[in-house]
Amino acid sequence: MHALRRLLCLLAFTFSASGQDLVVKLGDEKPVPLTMKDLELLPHQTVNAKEHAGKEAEWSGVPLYQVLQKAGFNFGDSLRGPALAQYVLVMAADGYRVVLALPELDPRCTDDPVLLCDSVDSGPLTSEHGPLRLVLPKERRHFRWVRQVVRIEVRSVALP
Ligand SMILES: Nc1nc2c(c(=O)[nH]1)N[C@H]1C(S)=C(S)[C@@H](COP(=O)(O)O)O[C@H]1N2
Ligand SMILES: [Mo]
Repeated sequence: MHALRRLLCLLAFTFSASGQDLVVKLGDEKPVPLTMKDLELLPHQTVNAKEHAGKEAEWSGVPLYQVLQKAGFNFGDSLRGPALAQYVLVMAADGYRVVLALPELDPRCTDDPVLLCDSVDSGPLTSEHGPLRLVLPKERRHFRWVRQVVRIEVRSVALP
């Protein structure tokens, strides 16, 4: 019985260690899997912001535009014209979904950060909130602070 449990633990560990934590899909391109380690290596930004319950906390995460860039999205001069009819769909483990527009993420357009956070108050997020949570510190409502982010897609609005 002990041996079986140990084997199950080892299997669970192996799968979680090799598995992806986030999938980014740009249009019709092949989905790009990212691990917590991949995200850890990207540039981080830290902000102080109040949680929904009102408690101030120190959030640290990768600016969302950097996550999309890592997956191959180009925030350069090509982001104009028809490219502005694309949107970013952020999806959570519980099926919660929110949409952002690309200029909301683009540092050429705004100073307001949109962070994919992997730590709060210098530690990992709780499993209820993380491991990845979207944090928009300037937003007065918390409905876009998506908990348990598992997938991000850039899609185009179909022409009428
Ligand atoms: N995955 C997921 N994230 C979510 C929600 C949800 O239902 N599912 N609700 C949102 C709403 S409406 C609010 S107000 C905040 C609540 O944040 P809290 O869990 O820190 O209180 O989470 C946001 N993020
Ligand atoms: Mo909410």
